[in-house]
Amino acid sequence: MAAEGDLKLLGLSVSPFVVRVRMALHMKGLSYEYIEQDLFNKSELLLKSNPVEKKVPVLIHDGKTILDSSAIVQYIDEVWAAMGPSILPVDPYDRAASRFWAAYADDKLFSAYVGINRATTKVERAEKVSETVAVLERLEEAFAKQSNGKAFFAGDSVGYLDLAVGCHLHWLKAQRKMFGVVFLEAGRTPLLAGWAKRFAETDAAKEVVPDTDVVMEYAKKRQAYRAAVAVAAATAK
Ligand SMILES: N[C@@H](CCC(=O)N[C@@H](CS)C(=O)NCC(=O)O)C(=O)O
Repeated sequence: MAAEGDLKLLGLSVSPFVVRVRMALHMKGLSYEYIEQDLFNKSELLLKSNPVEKKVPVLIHDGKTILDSSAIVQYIDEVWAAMGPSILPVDPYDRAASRFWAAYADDKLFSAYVGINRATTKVERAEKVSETVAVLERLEEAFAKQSNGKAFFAGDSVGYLDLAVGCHLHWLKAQRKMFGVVFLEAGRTPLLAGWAKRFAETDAAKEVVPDTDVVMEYAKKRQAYRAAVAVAAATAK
């Protein structure tokens, strides 16, 4: 059996959380079977593997199910510690700080920018844009502290926090095209703007990050789905 054993990933190519896990797998040089999911029509395998949240990503390692992208990345880093670079920092203080900021990005960044897509009025959209900008400004401060003047959050190469924030960049790029909002501009968040360019040039990002057009297409499909659900709910009243 290969070093990785039997490894399967249930995913959605545009999902930031799936991108995060796929980049980690790539960094470790692991081969795996990737099984794309249709979240509009969830598969038996997904429902059975993640009955609590019914979400992707799901990693299945030798029949064991591992859920939640952060937990999965940490699992990958621990199980295949001897393969590829260490994803989490080795120093306990740096590890704790990376986990803190990654949790912050999960909690605040995703909900802020997804809100831009979900907004039904201009005012609501503008609020979500400001919220996204505020989170990015905080992450700019985090970058200044964590990177110590180096290229990435983790130093000279990509680590846990880079994956945690970098996995969202394709969505910010798509929103620029969809709504004309420019995030990560040199004027406001110069450090993150430079980092985002370097991140996009890494092998892991090039291998895994989907094209902006694919992201936009999915965003439009989601919007149409939400609109149809709203109409159905209103007619049922
Ligand atoms: N905290 C989870 C979040 C995963 C998540 O939100 N996945 C979304 C795709 S981006 C999903 O599967 N949504 C399905 C649904 O909400 O029905 C993680 O980090 O893995």
